[in-house]
Amino acid sequence: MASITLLGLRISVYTRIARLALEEKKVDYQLQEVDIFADTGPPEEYLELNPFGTIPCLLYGDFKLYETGAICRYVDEMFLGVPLQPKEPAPRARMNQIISVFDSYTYRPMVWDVYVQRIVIPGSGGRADEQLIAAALPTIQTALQQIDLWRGDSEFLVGDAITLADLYAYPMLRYFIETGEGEAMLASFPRLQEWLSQMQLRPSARATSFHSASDSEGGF
Ligand SMILES: N[C@@H](CCC(=O)N[C@@H](CS)C(=O)NCC(=O)O)C(=O)O
Repeated sequence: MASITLLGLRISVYTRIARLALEEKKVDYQLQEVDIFADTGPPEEYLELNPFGTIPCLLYGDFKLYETGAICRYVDEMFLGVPLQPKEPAPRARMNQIISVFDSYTYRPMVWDVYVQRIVIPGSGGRADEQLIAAALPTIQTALQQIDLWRGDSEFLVGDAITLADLYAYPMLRYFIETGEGEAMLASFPRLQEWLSQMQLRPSARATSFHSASDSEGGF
């Protein structure tokens, strides 16, 4: 059997989503780091695989695939193991809706406008853009309200089995909760906070930590 390589970065949200899918399916793969954020931009060889320059990209034999949603669904459908997508149309649609909400409305606000501004930029001596942070929060609040409402009392975001919706939500919320704004907002969604704590205990979450393997992601 050909081996699977995922090109991406350990610190990248979308790389982590794809890794979580591979881990949950118990598929062997190797992560090959590609520094798309280098000053010189993504490496030329990488742009030949994905001309948009985003990560991740999956290689399996001759098959090359970028776009995280496509990668996750391919991994789920191609390999044995626990299914990551509901079979019934309504929960499947809800899962896809949640993924779309994260892609369209929360990735940039949570990760770039709040986490990067609040943690990464000050960490390298810069000053956070407070207006950007403040402007990002209402959209995030709306998204979390919706997801909390749709979820009800289910164990996972859609029903009582893990789905791709959980795998999309976890890395974004993991970064967001490292900020004071994220911690405060999550405190008003106790069920989501509990879900985040449970997700954090999964072997897939531990195996894909944003930080080095020995670093914990605890503390909330
Ligand atoms: N639509 C892409 C988005 C992936 C994405 O935005 N990845 C980030 C890293 S977490 C990235 O590559 N950013 C660089 C860029 O947007 O140029 C997907 O689903 O894979």
